[in-house]
Amino acid sequence: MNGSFSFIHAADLHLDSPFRGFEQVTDVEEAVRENVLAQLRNCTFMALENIVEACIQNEVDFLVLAGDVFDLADRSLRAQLRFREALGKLAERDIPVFVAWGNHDHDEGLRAQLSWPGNVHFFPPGEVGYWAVERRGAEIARVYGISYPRRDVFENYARRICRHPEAPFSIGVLHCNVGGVPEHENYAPCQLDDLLKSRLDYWALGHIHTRRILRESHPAVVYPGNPQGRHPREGTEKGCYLVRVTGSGLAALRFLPVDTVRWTEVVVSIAGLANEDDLLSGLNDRLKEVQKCHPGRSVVVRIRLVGRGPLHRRLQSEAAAAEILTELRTRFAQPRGNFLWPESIRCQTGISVDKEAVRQSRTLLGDLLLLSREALANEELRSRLRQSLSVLEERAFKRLPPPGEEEFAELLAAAEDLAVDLLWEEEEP
Ligand SMILES: [Mn+2]
Repeated sequence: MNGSFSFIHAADLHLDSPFRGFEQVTDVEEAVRENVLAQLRNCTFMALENIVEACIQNEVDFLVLAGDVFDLADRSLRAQLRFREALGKLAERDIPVFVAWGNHDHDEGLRAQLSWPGNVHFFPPGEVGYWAVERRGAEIARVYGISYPRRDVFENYARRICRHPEAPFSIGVLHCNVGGVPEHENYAPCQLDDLLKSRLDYWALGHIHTRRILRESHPAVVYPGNPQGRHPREGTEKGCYLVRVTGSGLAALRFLPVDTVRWTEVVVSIAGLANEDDLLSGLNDRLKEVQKCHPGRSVVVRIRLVGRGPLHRRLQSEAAAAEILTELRTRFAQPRGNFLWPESIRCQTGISVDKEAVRQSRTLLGDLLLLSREALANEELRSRLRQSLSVLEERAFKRLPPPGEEEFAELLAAAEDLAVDLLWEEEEP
């Protein structure tokens, strides 16, 4: 269409993110371990390559990267070379790339002196820079942006970016926290309102790793999230946005997943399971389901066992849980190709006991459970318990606020479970 164009918006590549804890794995064949490790070490680079591939396949006019390209401000040489190599493929096709640095790859970091292909443009640290994107001599878009001169940027950078009156479709590339999202550092803080006042058409944001579209248009305000998850809290599919701009200036967004390794947690209850055979076959089925949910990708799985049942006692031994993990790794992880890697097993199980029946029994444990129940309703008893907690707060948890009502009830329930686990055997007639 006449005057229409497209670009890809990605952010937070975190190239060369380390994946700690996998080096110590000794319970599988060397080749299996190497396959898992190699794919993990490579996955942030694979996401970059997939983004570049998507640029070529979709014949976009340019690519914008909104900060945290590198995981470390002191970037590894390997990361810089692979980044340059990937962008070189876009240079061959005359696809410009516009890069803003964020808090992870701010300008104070150490780096190799490399020469970059002519299509790669870095926004200046601490000041607004802009480039015109031209097609056949006519400007089709103007791309504004600003890089982090240091890690801790607390200035509202969004207010500094403003469209020139004569500019065509205008894009702002910025690493920032809109609206003070608490899970991320409040760098370059701003409000949605600041972004609306800029008169831009599209805000290509970075910093928040969960993708979210804060506004669909006029201007579109978009966080693509990081294109490759790096731990279970970054577990959903990850990617970048393909943005199509028509002659009338409206942007249509399409999400492109580019991740190669996914993270997930599987929760299995041991209630009703009689033995290890039952547990293994239950876990086996669940992990097969996980594989089906992520076709063509590798998956790292954290397993959490919950519920009360006869298996609880044996699972208390670290060796028993480790053996189950090893068995699952042997079944699922492969020496080549996509893998499913059972990363860990956490046991949050309890012995099978009817707590209410025990509470009514005239035993030490029964009395203790009755007291705990009473503490929920009895103001005086509760404040005495809180007082004994405050000793802990002073010593170990100095920085933690005292628990709220809900948290206090949870603590009581957890204490009940612990008491049952510790005292039940002694109480058995
Ligand atoms: Mn980031």
